[in-house]
Amino acid sequence: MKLYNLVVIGEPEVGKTSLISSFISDYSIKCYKSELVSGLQTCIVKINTDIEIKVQIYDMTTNDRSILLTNQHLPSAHGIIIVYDITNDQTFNSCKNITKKLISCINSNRNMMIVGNKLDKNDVRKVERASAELFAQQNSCIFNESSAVTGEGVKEVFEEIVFSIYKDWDRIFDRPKTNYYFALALTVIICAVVIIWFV
Ligand SMILES: Nc1nc2c(ncn2[C@@H]2O[C@H](COP(=O)(O)OP(=O)(O)OP(=O)(O)O)[C@@H](O)[C@H]2O)c(=O)[nH]1
Ligand SMILES: [Mg+2]
Repeated sequence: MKLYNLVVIGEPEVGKTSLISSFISDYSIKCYKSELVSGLQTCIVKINTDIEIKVQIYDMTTNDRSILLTNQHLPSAHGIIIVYDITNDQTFNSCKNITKKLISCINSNRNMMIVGNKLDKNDVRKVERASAELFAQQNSCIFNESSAVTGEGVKEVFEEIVFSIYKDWDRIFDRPKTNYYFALALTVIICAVVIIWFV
């Protein structure tokens, strides 16, 4: 079974822990908390109804000032979810800074998603969906809005990033295997040409 590492990152109080808890309690087939690393949860997620994927989710509190501090979970992350609070535009500014810093300091092949949380407080929204969506699009990130309170959009957040990693896995993470098959095919063709030449 494949293991995907996800990091959920964002300003304090935007709802990262609530988002992860909401997803895990409603959706995953099986889940277990790490007793060794705090903030780390592992669960089994099903995509396409029949493919089971083990997902390790690391809940990382940060702000744009501390993002550059080396974190052991970021280099091994296959997907990064950057969360802001739709009722707090300062958290969206921080989300933009975090996204830019991540793009510049880690491998850009990583799947990234921007999530506007607290959608249930739409009546006091400060960050327009369209502007956040545009920023995400300009930075090649997936975009979603969610509410950890009502559960709206939560399943989609995790499903979409897991599916995106799944689609990209061979291209990004199994490249050596692809090269191996290419070398094998080339060797077979060369052998065939040599045999035909001598026969
Ligand atoms: N209305 C509303 N409140 C939410 C939502 N998600 C989280 N909250 C509330 O926001 C507060 C912070 O939620 P947390 O999940 O602890 O936020 P966090 O990002 O993990 O915060 P830190 O661990 O401090 O970084 C709590 O009071 C939650 O109940 C949401 O979708 N809607
Ligand atoms: Mg938290």
